[in-house]
Amino acid sequence: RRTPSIVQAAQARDPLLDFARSCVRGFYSDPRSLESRFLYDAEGSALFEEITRQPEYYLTGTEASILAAHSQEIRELTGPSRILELGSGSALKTDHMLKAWLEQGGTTRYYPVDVSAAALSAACAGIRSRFPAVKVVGVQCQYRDVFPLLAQLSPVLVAFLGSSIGNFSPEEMRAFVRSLAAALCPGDFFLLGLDLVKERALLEAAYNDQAGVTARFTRNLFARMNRELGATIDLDAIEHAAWYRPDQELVEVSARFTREQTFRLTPPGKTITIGQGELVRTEISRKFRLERVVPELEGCGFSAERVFTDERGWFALLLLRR
Ligand code: AVJ
Repeated sequence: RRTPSIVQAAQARDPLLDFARSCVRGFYSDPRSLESRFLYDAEGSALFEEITRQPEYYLTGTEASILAAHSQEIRELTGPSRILELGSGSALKTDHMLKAWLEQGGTTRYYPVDVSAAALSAACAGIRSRFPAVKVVGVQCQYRDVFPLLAQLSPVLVAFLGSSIGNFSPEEMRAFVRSLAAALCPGDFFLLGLDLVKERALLEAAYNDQAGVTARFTRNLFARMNRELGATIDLDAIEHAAWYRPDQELVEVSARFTREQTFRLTPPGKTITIGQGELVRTEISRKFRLERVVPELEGCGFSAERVFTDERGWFALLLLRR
């Protein structure tokens, strides 16, 4: 009997209706604000991979350099645990970890978790071809649906890289970290990537790349509504807008409607009008300060074992222990 290579942790009620309802809620909220998890359909996941290759988007390369320098030490500290990666995308950064795990012996089990089936099968296929000795099982679900499975995977290291936790509001982040701590067994690990507060120009360049890939990524959310919800949004009348808010220490990403548009989402059968010049927020990307975030994480059920950063101090990788 073969273990299936991709399993679904929780059957989403109705994924289409989930998307449709979330869009309606988001368009009617004040300020208008859509849930960023819907950015990652097959197209959006591919576009995000392209973002990570843009010269201005320093996050991925910087985090990879930290992983390259410290994966051996991380493996020494965690022992031969299983690795479960939340929001794995194409999982290229994980290569450094898998290399360290294999070098220090034993079979390595790797569980990438992603909402996008396409991104997940690409990640699984890539890992299998680069690391034939690693046992890979992809889990297709939202992050929270994997929590009930974690106790069975102990000893486990949960990796949440790329500063994806920055998409959460402070309250959402605390709730997420607390439930993760509650789901893990004592002695399990959480490896968390965090983008740090830095000069505004660097941050704004990273979210406004010259090649316009981030703009395509933002517009894809509306293209997805056209594809899946029968909307008729004119994508040429939507501009990507991203700026840093130093007061809240986050990058806010929005779509600006350059003319008034009325469109219908079916399901759920609702008509929406967005006025000329109006903004619809698609993401926040919070930036962190170690002196604040480490105590906060420690207040949510973890102890910080190690903090790794790059020489420019742009990005941090935290090894936390439950
Ligand atoms: C995948 C959430 C980490 O916030 O930097 C990149 C998403 N959006 N460019 C980020 C993103 C626009 C990214 N995360």
